[in-house]
Amino acid sequence: MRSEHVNTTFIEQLGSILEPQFILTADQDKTPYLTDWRKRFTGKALAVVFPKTSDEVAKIVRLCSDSNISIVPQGGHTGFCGGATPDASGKQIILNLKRMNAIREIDRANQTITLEAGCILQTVQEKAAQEDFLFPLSLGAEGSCMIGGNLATNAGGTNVLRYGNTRDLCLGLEVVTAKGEIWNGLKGLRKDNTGYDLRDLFIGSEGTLGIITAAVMKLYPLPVSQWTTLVAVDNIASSIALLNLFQKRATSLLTGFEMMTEESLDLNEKHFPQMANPLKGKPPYTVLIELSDYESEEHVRQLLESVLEEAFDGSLITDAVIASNLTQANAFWHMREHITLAQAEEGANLKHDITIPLSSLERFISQTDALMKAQYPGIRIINFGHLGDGNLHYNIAPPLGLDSQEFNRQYEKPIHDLIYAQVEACHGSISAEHGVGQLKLDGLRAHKGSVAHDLMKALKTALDPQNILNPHKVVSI
Ligand code: FAD
Ligand code: 2HG
Ligand code: ZN
Repeated sequence: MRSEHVNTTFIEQLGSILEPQFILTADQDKTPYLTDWRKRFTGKALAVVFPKTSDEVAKIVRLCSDSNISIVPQGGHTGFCGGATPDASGKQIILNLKRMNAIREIDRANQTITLEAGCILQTVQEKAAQEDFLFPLSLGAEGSCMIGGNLATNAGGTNVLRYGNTRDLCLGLEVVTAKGEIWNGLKGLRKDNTGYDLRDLFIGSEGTLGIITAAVMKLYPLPVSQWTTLVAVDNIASSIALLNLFQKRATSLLTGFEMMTEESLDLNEKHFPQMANPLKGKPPYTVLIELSDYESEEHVRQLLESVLEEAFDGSLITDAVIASNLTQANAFWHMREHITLAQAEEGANLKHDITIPLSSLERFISQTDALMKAQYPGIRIINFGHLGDGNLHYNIAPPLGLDSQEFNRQYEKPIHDLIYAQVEACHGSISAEHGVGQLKLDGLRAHKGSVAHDLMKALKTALDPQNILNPHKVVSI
């Protein structure tokens, strides 16, 4: 049978599951779904489909299985590793979950929210706040990323220090399997040792093992007050000593500890002059610290001031500005979150989303900075990140004046190799929070080692023997 005929039949059969307006086949309609946020990957798709219910998702998966057509699950398409972008064959379909955006239940006593995969993260935060709860997952893409995408990538963000990654916030999942069955694991239990943890298997699997359709997520009491401060630090060793001081003195009140180098903030200011660093001069490191309290405003303010005083006395910091109101606190956070956008404005860049044990971070930065500067004179190291988690965004922009696309074509591999070798030497990870997708597919085998990589392949083969769920992402079988 000719493939055109197979495709026509397949699209007709899709029409028996979804109404025509939820099946896009025209090129101009599909285009917005085919390129990732960073514009690194563009694919083709037979169709983009928008199911509304888990039952419809299951039917589509069964049809795809019968027709041997593979599926790329897609949420907000804000991922950094090309996981939600189809390949170039034009034979895959994109299954976009944005219509599955119902909040099914808020259980006040259990402090949980049950919601569908297509809920936008910011909407979930707002809904929780209306009910006087905190949903702590927070990241720069929160206005467009979706909870299913957050779960599928096990997203991190700026609150991990206190509340953990998306995995730590999830109690239960509903998943459509590669066979097109619906697994209902939507129990809001904090203890459940009944054999293998299927929930944890699907979280972080980037759409390669199942399609997440709903989840039960934890809620927390809404903090009564938050204090945000920016401090100037001379070096990374002092930044870590400062973190340890806050961990000791503020314990669980410490909810954010983010680091930005001078070069990152210079780039930010170049593209967003209104976001200039309010600290005096240009400190080598600017650290954003947030404390959240469940008692009085006064209590946390006093605590913050006394820890900062101790940090000044111990020469850990050279300057500090405490946000005097919510607007200023938001401006500090915007400054931190806009570095990614400033990098995008500047041109293509090479991202390295890495974690290093805090005890090796100073060695990593001094050695890698030196090697990079020696081998690539004029290189711009845009290093910032979630220091409290040991997670650096050690991004590389080409020397000023060079074409970034051309630079990346020439130097992407040797730069990745150099930086990842340093990461390995420090027993770190080549993907802290952004995942693997298609971007890091090749690097994963070397990084995980053959035993772990083979176990991952065995799991993929067992759960998706036909290889129809997001093939050639994370692991290839
Ligand atoms: P998508 O990009 O649509 O998909 C990501 C992966 O998940 C793909 O492999 C896709 O196939 C799969 N997938 C999506 N939905 C489902 C589903 N329902 N079932 C199964 N598989 C699915 N990430 C962080 O971790 N921390 C940050 O601080 C952070 N900041 C960011 C800031 C900006 C400005 C941007 C643009 C991105 C940032 N990200 C960050 C990356 C990104 O937002 C996260 O990876 C996010 O979790 C992706 O969600 P999404 O809905 O956009 O998923
Ligand atoms: C952040 O922490 C995001 O702001 C984006 O994870 C990091 O741009 C990046 O590399
Ligand atoms: Zn990040």
